[in-house]
Amino acid sequence: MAKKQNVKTLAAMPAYNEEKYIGSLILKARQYVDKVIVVDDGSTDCTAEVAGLAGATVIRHGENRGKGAAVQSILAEARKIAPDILVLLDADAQHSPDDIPALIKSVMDGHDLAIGSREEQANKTPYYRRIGQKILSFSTRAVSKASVVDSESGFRALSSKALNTLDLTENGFAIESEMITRAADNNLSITEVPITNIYTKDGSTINPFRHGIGVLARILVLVSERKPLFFFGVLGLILSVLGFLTGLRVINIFSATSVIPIGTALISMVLLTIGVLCIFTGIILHVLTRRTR
Ligand SMILES: Nc1nc2c(ncn2[C@@H]2O[C@H](COP(=O)(O)OP(=O)(O)OP(=O)(O)O)[C@@H](O)[C@H]2O)c(=O)[nH]1
Ligand SMILES: [Mg+2]
Repeated sequence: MAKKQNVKTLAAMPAYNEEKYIGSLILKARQYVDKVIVVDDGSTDCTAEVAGLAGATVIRHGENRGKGAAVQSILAEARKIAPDILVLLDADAQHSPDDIPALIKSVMDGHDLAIGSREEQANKTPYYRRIGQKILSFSTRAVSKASVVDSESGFRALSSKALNTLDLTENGFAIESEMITRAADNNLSITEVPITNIYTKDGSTINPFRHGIGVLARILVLVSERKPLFFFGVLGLILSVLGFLTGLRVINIFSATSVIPIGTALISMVLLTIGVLCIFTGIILHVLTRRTR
């Protein structure tokens, strides 16, 4: 890997209404890479114009399609450019371009996916976000078997092997977790590199709670696809136990009053039925996925 002098390095930013910061971010990034591209994800402000003026190659989405869709467009464009290293960073000034060399070095040292981790400066992250990030990182570790601490960080460097291997489908923010999961699936070398953690008052474009729930839901879908026995098994077990406990209550009420509480009895039967169905679904999907693997 000693081909340092002709390394082709590419930095790329997914951007949605980031006219305020994108210009300076591009100028700073250009100090460390050969080329900068920006995917403008249907911004309604002057993000694309400013990015072009700052020297980036701009690809525009006709409408807003989501961060994941913007990252997928970046990967597609990057495959055409075929850099040795691709650096992804957000365009809302939460990532410092001065951390780019450290991420590039990590890929030069042989890793395929170097994730910029904010863990060392986690105290700068608003606490409610930290909780969300912790939950999402835990879920990503559970589904991917990759021991990443900060799975939601969008500041990453990819080797050309990773760039040409990763086939991603998420259009939303779950793309961060999906990328780690797919990288682990393909036995790519994943590592984390400490980065500067920047939280500006106006950095966030969507409600963090909605953001977190949306990503968690997508990760659960990933779990259900990859570990159906675990996902449906646990869900089925919980529902069956609840159904059983409700059934005990029906028996208690009946033995005390000789009257069957119809409503509670119905709930018990529904819970038990769905519970057992879930468990069977998990077993069947497990067998099927085993066969296809
Ligand atoms: N929110 C949002 N960001 C998008 C979209 N498409 C591209 N992006 C870009 O994706 C990057 C990350 O988006 P953010 O909203 O900052 O998400 P985040 O950093 O995970 O969450 P915050 O902590 O709220 O900033 C930014 O550069 C956005 O401009 C989109 O549809 N919605
Ligand atoms: Mg952000």
